[in-house]
Amino acid sequence: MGKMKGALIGCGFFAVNQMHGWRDLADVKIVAICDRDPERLRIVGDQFAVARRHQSAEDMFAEGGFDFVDIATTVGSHRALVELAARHAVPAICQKPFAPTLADAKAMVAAAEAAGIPLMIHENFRWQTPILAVKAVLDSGAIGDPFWGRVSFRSGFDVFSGQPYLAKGKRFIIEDLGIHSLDIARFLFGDAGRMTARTRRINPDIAGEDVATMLLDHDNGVTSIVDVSYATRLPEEPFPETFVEIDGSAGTLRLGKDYTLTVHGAAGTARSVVAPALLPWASRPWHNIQESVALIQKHWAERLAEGREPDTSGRDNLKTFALVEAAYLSAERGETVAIADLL
Ligand code: NAD
Ligand code: 89Y
Repeated sequence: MGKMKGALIGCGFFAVNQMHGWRDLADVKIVAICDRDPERLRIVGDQFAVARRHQSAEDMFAEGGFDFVDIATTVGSHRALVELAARHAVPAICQKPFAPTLADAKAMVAAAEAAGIPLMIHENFRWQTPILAVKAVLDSGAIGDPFWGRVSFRSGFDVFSGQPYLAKGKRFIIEDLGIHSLDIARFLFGDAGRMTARTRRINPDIAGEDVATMLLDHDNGVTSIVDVSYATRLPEEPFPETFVEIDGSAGTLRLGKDYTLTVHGAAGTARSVVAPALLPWASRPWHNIQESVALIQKHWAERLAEGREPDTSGRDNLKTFALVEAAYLSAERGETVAIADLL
C-alpha cells in the first residue's frame, strides 16, 4: 500500500511541529500545504520540501489528491474549513480550540457525520508522556479508586511573543490552555456533570482572563480541581508542565516538577521520572508538547487506516469544549453550571 497523503492548512507558529510530526511517520506524506500568507507558505514549503502550495483552501480542495487534511489555523477559521473538508468528503483534523462557540462545534460534528468523514480534534496534551504515565498508574489500580484529583498548570512564561493573538481575545487562558487541562481531567477521571469556576485577569496588557480555578463534579463521584494561570511567577519556571495530584482509596499519586512521579500505595512508595523524549527536531521547554503532537498524529494515521474513531474525535471533544463554555458561564454568573444543559 502506498503512503497516506495529507494536506495542511495554516503554516504558522505551531504548524511547524505538526509538519515535523508528519515527516517522522513513514506511512504519511504531506503533499500540499495552504496559507493565506505567501511568506508563511514559502517558509514551511521550503523547510519541508512541499512543492504544492496554495493560498486558498478552496483551490486546494478543488485540486484534491489527498486522503486527509490537517487544519492548523487559529479558531476563527475552524468551522468554515471543517465544513469545506466535509463538502469534499475529506477526513479532517482540526486544532484546538474546537470552535469559537459550542454551537459552531456541534455544527462541525454534524457536518462531518453527514459527510461520513472522521473528524479529530488535535487535543494533544492527553498524549504527553507524563500524562500517559499517570493514566497507566490509575489503570493499574495501584492507588485504588480515585476520589479526588487536581490538574494544575501555573506559569509566568511569555506565550504572547510566539502567539500574539492570545493577548487580544476576550477569552484567553481557559479557551487556549485550560481546554487541555480540562481534557486531561476528563481523560483521567471521566466525564464531568457540573462545573463551578472563577476567573481573574492579572496582566493588564491582555484582553482576556489569565487565571482560572475550576471545580468539577465527575459522573463517577470524583471531585477535581483544574487550575490554570499565566500570571504565576515561580522561582523555577515550569512551562509547559502539567502537575497532577490524585488521592485514591488505596494510595496517592503526585506528578510534579521535572516530570517526577510519586506513587504511594499498599506496595510502598515508588518514585520515577516520566520525562518526555527530546525528539531530534524538538527544543526545550516545548519538547513535552512536541512529542505529544507526534503521538497524536500517529494515532490519527493508525485509526484512519483501521477505519476506527480517534480518541479525541469531534464527538468526544464536544464534551471537553462544553467544559470550557461551562467555565466561562459559571465565572460570569457566579453559579454552578450543569454540563447536560449545554450538550
Ligand atoms: P498562527 O497565527 O501562527 O498561524 C495560523 C496560520 O494560519 C497563519 O499563518 C494564517 O495566515 C493561516 N490562516 C488562517 N486562516 C486561514 C485560512 N482560512 N486559510 C489559509 N490559511 C489561514 O497560529 P498558531 O500559533 O500556529 O496557532 C494555530 C492553532 O494552533 C491555534 O488554534 C492554537 O490554539 C493552536 N495551538 C495548539 C497547540 C497545541 O499544543 N495543541 C499549541 C499552540 C497552538
Ligand atoms: O496555545 C497553547 C497551547 O495549546 O499549548 C500551549 C500554548 O502554546 C500557549 O498557551
